[in-house]
Amino acid sequence: MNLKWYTLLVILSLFLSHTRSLTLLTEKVSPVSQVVFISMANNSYRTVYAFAREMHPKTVKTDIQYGTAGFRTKATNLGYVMYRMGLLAVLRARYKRGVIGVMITASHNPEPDNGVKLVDPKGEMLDQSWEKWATKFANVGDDQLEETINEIIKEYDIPMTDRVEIVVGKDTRPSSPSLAKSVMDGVLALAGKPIDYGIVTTPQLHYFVVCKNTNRQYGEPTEDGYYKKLTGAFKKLRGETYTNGNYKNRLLYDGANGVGAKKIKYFQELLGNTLKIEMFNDAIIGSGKLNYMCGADYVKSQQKFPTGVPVEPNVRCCSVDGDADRLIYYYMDENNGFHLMDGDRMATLIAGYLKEVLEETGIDLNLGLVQTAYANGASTDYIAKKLQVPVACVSTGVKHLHHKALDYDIGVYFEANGHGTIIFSTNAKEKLREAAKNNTISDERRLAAEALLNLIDLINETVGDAISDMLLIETILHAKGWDIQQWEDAYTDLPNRLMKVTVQDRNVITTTDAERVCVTPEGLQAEIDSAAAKYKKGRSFVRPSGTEDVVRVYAEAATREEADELAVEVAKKVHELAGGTGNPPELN
Ligand code: 16G
Ligand code: MG
Repeated sequence: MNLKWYTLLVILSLFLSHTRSLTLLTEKVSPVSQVVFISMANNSYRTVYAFAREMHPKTVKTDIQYGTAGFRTKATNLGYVMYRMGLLAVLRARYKRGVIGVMITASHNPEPDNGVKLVDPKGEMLDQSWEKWATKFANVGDDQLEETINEIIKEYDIPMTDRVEIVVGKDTRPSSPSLAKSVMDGVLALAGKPIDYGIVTTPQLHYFVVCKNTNRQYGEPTEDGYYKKLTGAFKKLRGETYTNGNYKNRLLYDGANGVGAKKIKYFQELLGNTLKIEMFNDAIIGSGKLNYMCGADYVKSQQKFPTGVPVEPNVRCCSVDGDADRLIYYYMDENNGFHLMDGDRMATLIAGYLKEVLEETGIDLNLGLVQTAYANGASTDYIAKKLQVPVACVSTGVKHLHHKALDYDIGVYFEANGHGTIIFSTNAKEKLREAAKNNTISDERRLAAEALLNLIDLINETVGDAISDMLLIETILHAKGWDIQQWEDAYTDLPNRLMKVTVQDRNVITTTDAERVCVTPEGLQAEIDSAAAKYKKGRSFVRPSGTEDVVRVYAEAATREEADELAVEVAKKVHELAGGTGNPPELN
């Protein structure tokens, strides 16, 4: 190349890089090419690929899958995955023309783990049709990254010129800050605008996304806005009397040494004496490990009182998980007997209460409850027969429950593990607003409509929110004048047992009918059926876990011994027919 051409080329590239750095400062991004280039710092072009290779190289050869709640694994293996999720978030935001959220958390997993999930504009989990793209983005080689970006742009005809916002939140894990930085590098690489919310609960992040996408109609997209909205509604509902009948306004709260421990302090400040929350496992450095022998998952799966919370007979206690999207209540009786109030109990309490208040309003709205196969059979019976509220069963994972709940005017959904919320349709909200303003109806009807409107403000409709759910449960118990034992009296849980079986490839297990029927390996379902038939009220199902490399077995029956026996029998059949590894499972 002669000197004249060379000089011309240099001048041209300097000019382009200058205009590029200017465009990054404006709201619109000019499409230099389909794949945008990065780095304002040194005012030069570098490709997404170069940036990936230099700063966030792919370090793991084995593939990783976008599971039930995003990617989750050892934090040390996640840097490049985070960078790529930053890229994908920008593409999704441009495609949806809205704000997308990225949450960095591994929820109830041990501290060395971490994870990431994307939040869609309406606050829902990333649409399932994009999960395969997330998986592809995470697994392609560094040198295939640009090609993959171009592929998705082409497939969805994504406009690459919008300046989109990506809101990023993280939990309290030591690995979270650097992983958040990787996400933001990915966002910047495609000229998106990262908004760092720092340490927040998962449900707070969902709330921010919805506030931004509804132009603040849902609320102020700030932590302050969130606390004020929820506590304001709570105080209105509680009124001037803080106790009522057997209800006492004192609650022991286990923060799992996570983000829920940090955030409850802001609530307590605003709640004052309306609710006296005594905090334990409160994430003070050195006081206890995240999720270790505490938190909602520990209490539910071990059916044990958590460490760090004082045992006081018959006193209401609750635990949240590491990112505060799950809640479990419990108490210890005077004989040291442990009583668990899980997601099914919360669902029944809430559905029953909503039904009563809805009847008082005289408004015709359809109320429904969504559960998974893990819901205790006794709870399903109680809801369908006693409360006469329709119940639907869907596959495990919040996205499935949330989706189904949208079918109702008032859709309550809860997983037994304590994750759940309520969704109100636009129709329901409009009718309630009309009724609350209507002077021609009785005071009773109008007040009931007002109470439901306040309840809507108390609830985080975007996703299950442990703290918001806790305020809701407290509101209902207060309204009924109940202590925790009266809540428990509704029905008696069938004894149940969960087991894990390790197999060579858990995907050999496929299921249908909301995971209640096993399709492959052939013959396994027949074995489950004949085992369950031997026990009174016997029910069992198996499914591959979406978060761990195991097959899960659930069994329930009329007695503890029978539930245990059934679980072991089914687990052994899984081991035998689905390529079990190690020794056949035994009850531990
Ligand atoms: C995730 C899901 C939870 C589900 C659990 C099942 C979300 C936000 N979380 O934690 O809903 O119950 O996975 O885990 O969807 P498993 O597939 O390992 O049993
Ligand atoms: Mg969680």
